[in-house]
Amino acid sequence: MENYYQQAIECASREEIIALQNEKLVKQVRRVWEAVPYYRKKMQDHGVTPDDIKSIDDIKKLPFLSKADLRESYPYGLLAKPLKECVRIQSTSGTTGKRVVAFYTQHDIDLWEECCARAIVAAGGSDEDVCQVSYGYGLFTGGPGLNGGSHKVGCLTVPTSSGNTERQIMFIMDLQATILCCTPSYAAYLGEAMKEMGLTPDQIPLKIGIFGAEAWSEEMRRSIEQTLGIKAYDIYGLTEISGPGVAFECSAQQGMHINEDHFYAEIIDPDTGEPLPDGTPGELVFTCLDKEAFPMLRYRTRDICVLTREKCSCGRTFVRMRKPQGRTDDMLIIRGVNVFPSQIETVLLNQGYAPNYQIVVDRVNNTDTLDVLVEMTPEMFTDNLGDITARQNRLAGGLLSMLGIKAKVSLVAPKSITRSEGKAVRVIDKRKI
Ligand code: DLL
Repeated sequence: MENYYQQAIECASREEIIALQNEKLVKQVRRVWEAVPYYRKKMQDHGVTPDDIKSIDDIKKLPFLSKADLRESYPYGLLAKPLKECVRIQSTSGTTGKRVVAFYTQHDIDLWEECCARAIVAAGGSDEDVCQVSYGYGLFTGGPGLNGGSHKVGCLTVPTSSGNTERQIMFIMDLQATILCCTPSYAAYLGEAMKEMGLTPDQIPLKIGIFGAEAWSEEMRRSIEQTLGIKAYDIYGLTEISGPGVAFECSAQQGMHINEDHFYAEIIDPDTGEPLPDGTPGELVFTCLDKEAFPMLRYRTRDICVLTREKCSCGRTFVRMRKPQGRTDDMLIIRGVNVFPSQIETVLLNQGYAPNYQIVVDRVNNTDTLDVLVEMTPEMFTDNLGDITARQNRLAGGLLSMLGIKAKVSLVAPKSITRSEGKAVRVIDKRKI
């Protein structure tokens, strides 16, 4: 079995990584210029040609690519390989406009699955493990990506896909699954369902969780770890860049290592497009250094996060990204104040609630309103109005100090908020309806 702790590259010196990136970028830009008229025109309009790109530092000369470009060139306009060399598409469920369709050659699939294999191994997985993949399979990249990674590592792979919670639990228990891959909100739901069945953390065979595809707080991590009796690892990625495994957490859990030999990361000011130094929050931008069919150059992810190149205690040298706080398009502006759903989640979980909540934003008499509906846990459930009011006031106080604006909190009965099997929908913004 091949070893997917690829130490020679994952722990390479900065000089070695830069040398590799220099070489790959120069080749990639020339190839894309030659193969994709859309890109060539974009570069020409920006006054740059492949001759201007001599090293990774020259990346700043390239124009950005955004979701609007993908929409405009849908479906085949950014394809950089003949169709007959492409073997797969994956697609995202974008909320507006056309779906994004990403293409893969066999080389691209291998590279992607290798990145997922690195993530599983970094989380402590090996060929001794039984790995249940409860991300959705199909057009979504979660299931296929982790499925491929799990095969490469040599785990016994259980491709349950998402949904059918009873069957999920049956397989976890009967097959003694040790790794669970799914969204954090689905992991929380599975944990809740197992608890209701009377299963205690020491009876649950799982050891490792590999959770991503949506923003989740540290408090949520601790809550899932406690109910399932596991160590939970974060994994990040997006369809446009390949899927899960663009970045992954190691045992140090101090941010996610970006697979820098394949994906070059930058942070920019989302308003001006200016590159920002390490340590400063901004929009994450990726360049695919060696993908063949759908190689994004300077793709704006809209994810807000921070990069660090400080030494990691695990020994890996790949740059790390902090947990994305949210997306520029997730950020709510309420009475002029920027609010990320993850900040609200932090307050709720710190006060002992489960991650079952909904955020409703509206505009009444020209003023934005923020309503937070939170489920009481079965333990705290009561019909004593005094108790409920006291709890609501405490939560509203916590939200005011976190966000700087007032929110109306309503505690609701256990099980009254719909559970999610994939990416949770937490926000209803009625101002946009
Ligand atoms: O969600 C790929 C994926 C699957 C990642 C499974 C991890 C695990 P998309 O559907 O294209 O791809 O959505 C990509 O999801 O731009 C982020 O906003 C968000 N996202 C992904 N991982 C994380 C994470 C997959 N760990 C979009 N933390 C990205 C926060 C995440 N947000």
